Amino acid sequence: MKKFLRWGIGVIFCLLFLPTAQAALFPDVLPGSWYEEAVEEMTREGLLTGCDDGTFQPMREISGAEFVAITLRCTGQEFVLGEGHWASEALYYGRNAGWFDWDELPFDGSQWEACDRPISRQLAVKILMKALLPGTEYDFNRESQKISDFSSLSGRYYEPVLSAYAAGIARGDETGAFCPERGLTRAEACILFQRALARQERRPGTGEEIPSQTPSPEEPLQTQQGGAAENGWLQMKGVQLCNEAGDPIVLRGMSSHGLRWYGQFTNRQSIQNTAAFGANVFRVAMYTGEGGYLSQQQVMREKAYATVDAAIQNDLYVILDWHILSDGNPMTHVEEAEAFFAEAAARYADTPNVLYEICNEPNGNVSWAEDIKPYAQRLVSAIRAQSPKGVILIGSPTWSQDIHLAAADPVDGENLMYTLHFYAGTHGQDLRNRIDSAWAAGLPVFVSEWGTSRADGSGGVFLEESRVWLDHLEERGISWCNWSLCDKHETSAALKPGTAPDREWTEKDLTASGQFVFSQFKR
Ligand code: IDC
Repeated sequence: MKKFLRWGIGVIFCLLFLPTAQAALFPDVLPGSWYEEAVEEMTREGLLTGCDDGTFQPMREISGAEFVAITLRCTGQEFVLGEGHWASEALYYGRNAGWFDWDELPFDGSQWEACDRPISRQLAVKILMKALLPGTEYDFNRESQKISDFSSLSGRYYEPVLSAYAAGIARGDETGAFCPERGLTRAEACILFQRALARQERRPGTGEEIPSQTPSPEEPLQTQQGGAAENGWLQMKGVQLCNEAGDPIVLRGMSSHGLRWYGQFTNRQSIQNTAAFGANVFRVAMYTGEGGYLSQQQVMREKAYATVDAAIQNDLYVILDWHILSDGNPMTHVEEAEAFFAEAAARYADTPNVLYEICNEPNGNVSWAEDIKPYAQRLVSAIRAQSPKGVILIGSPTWSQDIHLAAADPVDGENLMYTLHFYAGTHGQDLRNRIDSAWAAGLPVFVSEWGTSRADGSGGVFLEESRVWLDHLEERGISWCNWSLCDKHETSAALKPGTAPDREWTEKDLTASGQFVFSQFKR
């Protein structure tokens, strides 16, 4: 009885669907307000009415039941007052039609509370798009970039929300935020409905045609493969790495292990073997600490150049990686880094193959604003003085995972990309979401190191997780290098222990990780 009373009050309080006699208007709809016209028009069309007391309550958050009931009306169907709950018929209809899932707006025939609570923006947009504009196409990269808080959007709402942005229906607030979990007022809801209805009228076959959108993400991004002879200098177009002609390109290949330990697999034959499986990039991991460059500069410099030259001879793009690891703050050796990269950039100034990775993985007590960004700014100047065009890859705190810090405060310059490193046995969706929000903020991402193992280089192999990761990168046209081309007894190693570096390799020489990774070079 109590429940019935509550529903009864709900019905009386807000009879949205019995058109009022006069179209105009409500005492609480401010003349000249941003929503006045929308409310007036929808009222005139009988899609909504005011509340029983003659008000409209524009600033009250709209409930799930109200939203679904209006949606039903907008599809041209008759609204029938339900039993049990005033909107029960509409809710049953909406769920059967797949506008929302069971868990999103739960009711089991007696519990209606959830439907009377304010609906979230993401769910409202989903219902709207499913009911009124199904199949609206969108371009993932372009639309997600419009949403500054894209990382807080749950994956199940990507499609409806991005297609709503593509159709100009959802637009976000003045800061570019969508606020997916927040409610929306009845006035805001009216605007959404109105935009959707207007858009519906302009669909092909219904008069004014809308030019077709860019391809939907189901259509794979067309990207170039191949090496430097074919593709020339690399350049950025927005967040996408492109070749000299301006076509999107994806680089996929291997990272060496530390030159000092496994340098034998950076000879010409090993790189040729890797290229033969389809790789078009090779990363030269020159550790700086751990007995690397800082302890033996001349030896390591020559080894690094020899490896870069071997990659160029094989027509690969090649990343010269200042592999900081135990030396977690790149500022500590900024002068050595400047001198090294100034010389290297002069040496390869006319060679389109070479990319410069200036700090592998900053870690420990290191700050983006105080250490890495100023370091990167200095290195960018040093490299640009010699090489005006070579792509420069920049790391971030927490072993190159904090790209959100870079996205909020990027380095000045052209042809700069930011590295994100992951290990499939350790890192998952949270880090993938970071890629998407960094992209949304316009930050170009390059996965210059990833492994099929845990972050310590062992454990697994985590091939299923790796597949999910690579699909994510592929859909976004993101380039990658896998750790690592060596025969060390650790699962991230691509070669079986004892593999000879100076002969051709077959699949039998590859570990489980190597077989998987080498099969992914050409996708
Ligand atoms: C690991 C090597 C391992 C070596 C260790 C320390 O796989 O054989 O003993 O470094 O030098 C990174 C680093 C990379 C790590 C790798 C795996 O860039 O140098 O290599 N990893 O732990 N970041 C995350 C993981």
